[in-house]
Amino acid sequence: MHLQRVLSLCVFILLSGFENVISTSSWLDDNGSGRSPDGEEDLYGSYCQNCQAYKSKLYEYLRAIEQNQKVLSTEHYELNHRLAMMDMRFRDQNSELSKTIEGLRLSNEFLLKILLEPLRQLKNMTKAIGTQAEVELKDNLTGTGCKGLSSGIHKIKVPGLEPFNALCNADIQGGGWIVIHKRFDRSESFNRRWSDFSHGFGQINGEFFIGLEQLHRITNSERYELRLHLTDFDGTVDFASYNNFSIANASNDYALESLGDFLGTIDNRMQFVLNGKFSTFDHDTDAFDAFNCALNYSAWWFNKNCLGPKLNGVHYKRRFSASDSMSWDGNSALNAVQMLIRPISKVEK
Ligand SMILES: [Ca+2]
Repeated sequence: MHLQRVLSLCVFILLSGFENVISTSSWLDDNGSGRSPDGEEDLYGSYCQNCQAYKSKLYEYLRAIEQNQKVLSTEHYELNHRLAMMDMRFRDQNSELSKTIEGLRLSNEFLLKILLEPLRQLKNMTKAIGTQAEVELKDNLTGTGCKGLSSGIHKIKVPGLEPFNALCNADIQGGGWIVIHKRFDRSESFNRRWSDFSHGFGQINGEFFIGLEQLHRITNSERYELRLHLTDFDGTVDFASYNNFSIANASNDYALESLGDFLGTIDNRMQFVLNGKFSTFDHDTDAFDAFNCALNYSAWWFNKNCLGPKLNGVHYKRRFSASDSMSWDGNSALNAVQMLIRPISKVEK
């Protein structure tokens, strides 16, 4: 802005000078020589008169320049002052801004602590819940069997036994059942030796028998309920249940030492084999000296006669009457059977 003023002034001076030169040229001839229009006057005298006029004009210009310099100096001072003030205000504002930023930083740290503390507590609670769940899982493995578990294969624990995989059934009468024997698709042979029935066989996700030794251990750990689930070819389902089922040890040929009270939709056929020993075609333990019930009617518990269910008999594909069939009454073939047990003290009321 100052530079613009100076330039304007200079232009003004030049133009003014040029104007005077033009006016002065009134006494110059066409060739530029110092002769007045009448050609006789003293050129020097005329020049000095114009010189005075120039001098006055120059002084006038100088005063104008000085005046403008003063104005410019004043403006320059004021501008510097304003700049200094602005700089001061800028520094003050910068300082305030720094304080504000620092305050925000501290606030953020404080808020983070406030927010992080509940998160830390939540994490500890989650860890504690996880530990509790683990404890509960261990508790589950200390003796509740299939109680509270869904239908399917689970690793369970019963008192006195190592944890083992079991097929649980949660769909029949309150659930909590351990399936110990299952036949439904004829994929497994149940015409087996003593050792097979002792240790168990088949696939837990298919047809299988849990094994007499395991059955003895489970049913002697506490009081167990037995349920026999019988399906006919027309889809009819019958059941027989006993409220105190237990199996003797190997030294007693896994005898059926207890059944308890009967309840069911069919005849109480297991009563005929109570106290009978388990017998297979290669291990005749029945009390029928002249006969091997298992050889003719499949492995089962037997007494002095061969009466009783034949749930390890031949698994016919249609309704059929045969003494060797998989049957409850010893004659009428069944389409599917299941034997299930659960601790009777654990039954939900
Ligand atoms: Ca015999």
